[in-house]
Amino acid sequence: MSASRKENKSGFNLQQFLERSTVSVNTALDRFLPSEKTKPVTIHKAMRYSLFAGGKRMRPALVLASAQACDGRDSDAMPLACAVECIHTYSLIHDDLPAMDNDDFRRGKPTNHKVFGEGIAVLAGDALLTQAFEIATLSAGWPRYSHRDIILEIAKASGSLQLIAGQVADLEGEGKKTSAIQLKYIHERKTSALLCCSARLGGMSANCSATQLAALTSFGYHVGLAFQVIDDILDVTQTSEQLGKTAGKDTKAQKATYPSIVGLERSRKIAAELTGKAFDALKPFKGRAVALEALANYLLKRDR
Ligand code: GRG
Repeated sequence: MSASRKENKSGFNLQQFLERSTVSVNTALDRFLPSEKTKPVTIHKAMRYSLFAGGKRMRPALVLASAQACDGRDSDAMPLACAVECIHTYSLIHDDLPAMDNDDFRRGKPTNHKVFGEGIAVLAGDALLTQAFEIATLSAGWPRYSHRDIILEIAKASGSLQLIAGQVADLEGEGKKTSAIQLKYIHERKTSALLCCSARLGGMSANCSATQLAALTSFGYHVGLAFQVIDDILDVTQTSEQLGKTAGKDTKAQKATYPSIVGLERSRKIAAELTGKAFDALKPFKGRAVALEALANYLLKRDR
């Protein structure tokens, strides 16, 4: 679904917001990353190849929209928006490796290891993960949130208790019977953790109050879970061309997904319920979180 039909009651234009945030995030990423000509050139080419391959930039948009909800400035949130996109891109490069999901196609292009080889793809992922922390140190630091808080936030979301834990459970669950509880455990960690971290970082970059941070945490958690339920649905309803990545992979790999456990209709209902809970979490913002509302609505109805 195009974001153009998402102009909501408040007159907020989501398409314009997403276009502008994508341009400013891409410009900032270009500035933060070593150029393609920096030695060793192969690694910087590989890092930039996946980073600028055309991702939807939803996590940076969530950082910027969360900052806006707390009256923050884009310039303060930008290093954190770029840091989460670097973490996300690293996770996709590694996820696509033959040792993991073994995928040839991502963001509408051949995967990193297909172009640069497995060794460089592993290193490009490692380098983007490290780069994220370097970029995060460029953030200002705020009265309520120090650099330590910011680094801890990113490290926890991407570490062995969250993002990596989700991936481990996902790998170990392949071909096995998975319960709905176990599937939720995977989705919370593999997907929701980084989306929740994005919302929280946006708030922190605006020196948000404890109440606002709690609201953003609940919003990010529920939107993150809904995001993965929709991702599972799209895997069975869309084509590879529409998704820019291989469709039908979950079924082929005998991976547990919401549609495989509860069916398509129930999955759609669950995604809508989760989005409803995300909306509820925004109540403390008293109608000022228009970008977040529009984003949650868009993510529920997305088709890629
Ligand atoms: C450390 C070896 C090693 C691997 C880590 C953590 C990890 C690998 C992989 C998990 C990453 C993963 C595939 C999570 C699923 C989240 C998800 C739905 C990703 C797709 O996000 P989109 O749709 O992608 O936002 P674009 O390309 O638009 O940014």
